[in-house]
Amino acid sequence: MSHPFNVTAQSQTTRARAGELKLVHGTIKTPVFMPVGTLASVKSLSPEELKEAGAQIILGNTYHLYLRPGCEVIDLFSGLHRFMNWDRPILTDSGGFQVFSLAKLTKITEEGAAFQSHIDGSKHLLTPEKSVEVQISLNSDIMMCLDQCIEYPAEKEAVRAALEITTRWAKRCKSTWTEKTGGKNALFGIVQGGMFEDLRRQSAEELGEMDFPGYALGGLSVGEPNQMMYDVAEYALPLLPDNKPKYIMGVGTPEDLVELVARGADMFDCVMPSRNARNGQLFTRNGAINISNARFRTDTGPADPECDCYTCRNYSRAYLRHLYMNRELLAYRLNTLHNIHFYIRLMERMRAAITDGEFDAFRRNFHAHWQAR
Ligand code: PRF
Ligand code: ZN
Repeated sequence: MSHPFNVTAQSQTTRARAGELKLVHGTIKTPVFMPVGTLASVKSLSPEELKEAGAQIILGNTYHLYLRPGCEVIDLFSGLHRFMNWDRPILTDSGGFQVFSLAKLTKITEEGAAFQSHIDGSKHLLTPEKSVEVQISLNSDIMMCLDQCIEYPAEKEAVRAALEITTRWAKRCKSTWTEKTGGKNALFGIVQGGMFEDLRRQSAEELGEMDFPGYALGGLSVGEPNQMMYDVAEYALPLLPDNKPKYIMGVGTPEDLVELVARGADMFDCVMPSRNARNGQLFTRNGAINISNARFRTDTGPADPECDCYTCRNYSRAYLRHLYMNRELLAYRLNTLHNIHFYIRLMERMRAAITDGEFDAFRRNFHAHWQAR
């Protein structure tokens, strides 16, 4: 196995840490934010633009790519990298979560998740073996186990059943991964267990015994209050081995990233910077602004005066508002570029602060400015 994780700095006053994770397509520095490229594209951006923004790794979705264009197309390119012209690492989600949120008539059995495509209604069975096989076709650097994510609130027995099937599926994922790749690309286990401390502990222990190259906390940001998510991360992250990367799936706001890094998280993905950009929301050091607001009509300053992205170096809020109000395609690109850049810079600042032994001060300073408009 060729994916060692090294912790290079540890904050003395919080659980924040900086590290390096060696993957097939390169080494990534953590804490890291992974822009979401569901359909082999981070919506509206080219790989060159992503690199210029500092993206080290992006996320793709097994569910979507399996349905369209399908493995037979991606196999022509020996995986996602050459298909989409991205030569840095890629993480792929297993499809379980997307089946529940997008597909119709989903039915979970021991065998896997049966579902009907949201595109054409065709019927499929996503088994743990199938999920890993598709991810092998995609040749992702980090594959994720098929899991069952439960919404909040949920009955404890339903949460327990979901975490237990997640453990059994994880074993099958690991067997397929070992047999078919020899462990070349990484496979991460996903801890479930909802908002129950004993169930998170059970899940972490069961998966911990399987010795995955990395671990994720799934089942967060599914409707629970923010503080509850922080509390779960606070007790669940230390249950995972400290010599492995710890990834929180589908999270979050800039504030969430700071608070979860403080609790020991290393990796994140979220549609928020890209999706919200397309809805006119731009992130700044002082919180989010909506560019459609009339007060920006005559604002000649950049979206974020402290940002050095292409958008902020070249365009005013007045112009961005004009583009957005007219639904000009350039609005989506410029807004997305800025937000992705903002998220990546935020992670870079946290990494530097941890390395310099100043994460506490960074965190206080971040909160002092955020929403201080
Ligand atoms: N499982 C998987 N992907 C996910 C989640 C999960 O629980 C979440 C929950 N926030 C986002 N993406 N496989
Ligand atoms: Zn900017």
